[in-house]
Amino acid sequence: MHENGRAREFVRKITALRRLAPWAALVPSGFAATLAAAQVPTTADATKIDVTLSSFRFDPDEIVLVHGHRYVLHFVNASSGGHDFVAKDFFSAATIAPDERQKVGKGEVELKGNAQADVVVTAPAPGTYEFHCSHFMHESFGMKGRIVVQ
Ligand SMILES: [Cu+2]
Repeated sequence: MHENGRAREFVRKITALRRLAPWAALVPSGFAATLAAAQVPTTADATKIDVTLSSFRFDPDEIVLVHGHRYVLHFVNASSGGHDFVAKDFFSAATIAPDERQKVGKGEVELKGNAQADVVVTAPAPGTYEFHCSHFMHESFGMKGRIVVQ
């Protein structure tokens, strides 16, 4: 009698689990929809990339990103003179939140001597995007590089 009751309880649990199964199947698609809606970049799940500007180079001069992933581009001007990070094609193609977009201006981040700046971006379509410093002669002195989106 007691064993029978346990068996009945087990069947009830299995039935309840089966009833839950269609629900479980819905979870991944619902979750994916939530992720798609949250495409505006935030710092929460972003990978930090340090980019150091100095006279007259970028370190690194090749930045490798993965399409659709979020990054905090952390720019550090290690020199006392001003530099900028000009990447018009990259910044226009990347997904950038409106308040972050202000930092980019016309596709460039200006950094006074010893200044720092963070820009949160979602990497655009795969490809190679050139960047350089637009200050007089800096590019010809070596201040150029590329972002490779995979
Ligand atoms: Cu420069």
